[in-house]
Parts: sequence; C-alpha cells; structure tokens
Amino acid sequence: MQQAEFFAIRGVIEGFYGTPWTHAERLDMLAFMGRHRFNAYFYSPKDDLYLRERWQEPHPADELRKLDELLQQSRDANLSFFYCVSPGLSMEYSNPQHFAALMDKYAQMFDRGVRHFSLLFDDIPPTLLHDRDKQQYEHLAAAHVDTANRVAAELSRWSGENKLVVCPTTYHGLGNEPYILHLGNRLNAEIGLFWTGRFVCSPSLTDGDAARFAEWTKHLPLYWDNYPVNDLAMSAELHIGPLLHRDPQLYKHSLGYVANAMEYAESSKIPLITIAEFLHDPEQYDAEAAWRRAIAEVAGETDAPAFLRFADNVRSSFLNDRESPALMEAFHEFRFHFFHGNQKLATNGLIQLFQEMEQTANDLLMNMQNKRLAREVRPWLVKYWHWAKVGQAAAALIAEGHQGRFVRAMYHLLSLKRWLKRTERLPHKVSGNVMRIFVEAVLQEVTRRGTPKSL
Ligand code: 14T
Repeated sequence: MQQAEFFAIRGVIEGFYGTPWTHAERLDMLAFMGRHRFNAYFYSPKDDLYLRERWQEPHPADELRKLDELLQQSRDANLSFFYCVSPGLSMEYSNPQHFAALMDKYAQMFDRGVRHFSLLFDDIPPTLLHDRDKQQYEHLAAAHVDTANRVAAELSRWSGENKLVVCPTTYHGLGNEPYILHLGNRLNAEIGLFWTGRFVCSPSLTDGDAARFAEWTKHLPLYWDNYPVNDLAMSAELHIGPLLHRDPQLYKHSLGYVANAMEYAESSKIPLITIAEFLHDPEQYDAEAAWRRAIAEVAGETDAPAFLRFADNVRSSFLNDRESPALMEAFHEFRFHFFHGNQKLATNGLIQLFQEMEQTANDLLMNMQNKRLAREVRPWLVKYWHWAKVGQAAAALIAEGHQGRFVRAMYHLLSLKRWLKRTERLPHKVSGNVMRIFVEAVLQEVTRRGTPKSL
C-alpha cells in the first residue's frame, strides 16, 4: 500500500527564461525527481521555440525522438509528464484553424502516450490582440475560458484519463482580481489552475491565502512557486538556499505544488531536495537540516563541509534576506573583542577567517567532485574568492594600523581599495551586503582615526 501524500501534485516545472536544460540534464533530472518522490514534471522551457513562438508547428522528428525518451524516463520514474503549450503570443482564440492547430499539437503528444496537458497563458499581452477576438469576446478572460473549456472537452473525448492544467495571464495576487475571478468561476471544475501566490515571486505562501483563492475562483490553487528559478532580473543570484515560509498547512487548500527550477539543473537539485522534503512531510519540515542533507547529496560527502561554508553566503533571494549568517556572527564577535577585549586576538581571528575563506574557495574551484555543479557555480565561487582577498587586505590593514606601522597599513589600504574595485565589478551576488558593509566600516574607521599625511 502506498502511503497517502499531503500534496496531490508534487512537481517541477522547467518554466524559466534562458537556456533550456540539455536532453541529458532533463533525463537525469527526471530520475532524480523520481528518487525524491516528486510525481509530476512540466515540460515548458520558455526558449523551446515549438512550445511558444512557433506553437502552431509540429515538433520535428529529432525533437520527437527526444520527447519519446523523456516519456519513457517519466514512466520509469513514476512521473506524470505534463506537456505544456503557450499559444498566447499569437493565437486568435476565435479562429477554428488556430484551435485545430493547438489540438494537433496536443494530439502529437497524446499519440505518444501523454495524458497530462497544460495550456499556459502567462507572460502575454493582457488584452485581446485580434479584431475577430474583440468582436467575439468581452475580454481576454472570456477568450481563455472558452479556449480552455473546449480544449478540456476535446481531450476528454480522446481519453477519460486526460488531465488539463491552465496557467492564467493574471497568475499572482489574491484571487479576486477581475480576470482571475471571471476565469476561475467559468472554467470547468476539473481543470487545474496555476497560481504563484501574492507575487510573481512570493516571499511566503499561506493556507489562508489559498483558502480565499479557492473561495473566490472556485478552484484550489495549483501553486507554481517561482523558486529556485533565477532568470531575468534575478540572474545575478544563485538560488541554492532551502525552501522557506511555505505554510505547513498549504496542502489542505491546494491542488499541489510545482517548483519552477533554475536553468542550472545540477544546482537546482539542492533547493529541490529541500522542497521534496517539505512536500513529503510539511509539518516536520526542517529547512536547515534538509539543506544540509541536500548539500551532502549533491556536492558529495567529501565536499559538503566546504560547500556549506560557501553556500552560507549564497542564500539571498526573495525568500530570505538574512545573508551570510556565519560571517555576520564572526564580524560581531570581532567587533566586540576588538573594542572591548584583546585586540591582537581579535585581529588574528579575522586574518584566519579570510585565509580559511580563500582556502575554501580554492578547494572548491580546483577539486570539486561534482563537475557539473562546479561548472554552474563557478562565477559565484570566483566572487567568493575575491571577497576573501578583500577581507585579507582589510584584516592586514587593521593589524598593521593597530601596531602603528603606517607605511605597511597604507600599502594594505591601497590593496584593499584595489581588490574592492575588482570584486564589485563582478555582478554575481555573494554575501549580499555583508562583506561590503564590513569593509565600509573598516574604511570609515581608518578615516575617523585620521590617517597619516602620507596616506
Ligand atoms: F506563469 C507563471 F506563473 C510565471 O511565473 N511565469 C514566468 C516564469 O516563467 C518565470 O520563470 C518567472 C520568474 O521570472 O516569472 C514569470 O515571468 C515573468 C514575470 C515577471 F514579473 C516575466 C516578466 C516579468 F516582469
């Protein structure tokens, strides 16, 4: 007997802008998802031409061969493969030929065994584009209801097993916005409805919001969580921190939960493991413990300690504004001892801290076992290494200044400024503002104490 799960749908969507996963990455991800008790994969890379821009054209033969392999892999991993089409950039909803082209597209996959389908209307203009549609429909929501209900009816004629999930154009908010109210109340009850919560990227998801969404729209939300995705404006961030602030009771008022992943397939596995733990047992979910297990699994036991030290500085996202907690703690301790305790000891501690930071960066840059992970995180590791250099210059400046060796101090001050400039030129986000604020405090202290004329 299989144990009842909390969330009916536990999925991952390849729904990001940017380079789609390679075929090999996708196959590997499906196996990974099966091992972690996910049960649905949504195939929807924004940059697969045949799913969006060229939605009316059938997939070419070589694409179909790959899709067949994905379907087989999904079956092997006990995953429902959701085939997603996004026709909204150009579809004339009232045009029977367009509707037929859409159904042909689904038929191509139905014939190969797919029984889970999705119709995505996200990120398209919010108004009707074509004259004929403007005559036939009151507004965009009316066109979407009509199209989705007809797609669902046609799919169920093909097979009673077929399922449809729709992504609305208004996919975030409270659920009482005009478009989603209209859509939800008229969409067949069996059609699933995606929702990202209050925002595109929601800092929290609550069961209260889910319940109200369901009351308003007559549909339980199927959460499309935009974590760990790091596309578009988020591309300087690497989202490898654990899932946070998703209400443990969310399953009671939702159809399920689908995580939008990063274009970095291997790195995505770290947050996805924490998500899998949350989905499997939301009430017992322990973000930090899950995160440590995730890093041990993806980076490997040998590299896990170093990777954890690094990853502690790559936590910032809309989920979390507490960046670099360990570093922050070390700075507080340094400040306390420097001003109220043994200055020499405090300074030595700081020097050691940044030496270890550089060592960690070098170890990971040169020797990581998981080569794919190493390749993906490299720019963030390089930035981390640079921060270590900045820190070393700052620590040396403090040490020499404290001993009254001003010529040496001056050398380190110049070096600090040079490293800082180089580091800040690298766009990748590491340690949020924590290192920058520390360095600014050091520089301010130098100014306050009055530097010798020669500086
Ligand atoms: F359909 C949605 F639920 C959704 O979230 N769509 C996209 C998604 O594919 C993308 O990966 C995600 C994160 O950037 O956000 C949505 O895309 C946007 C959102 C915006 F607010 C694209 C442009 C925006 F200005």
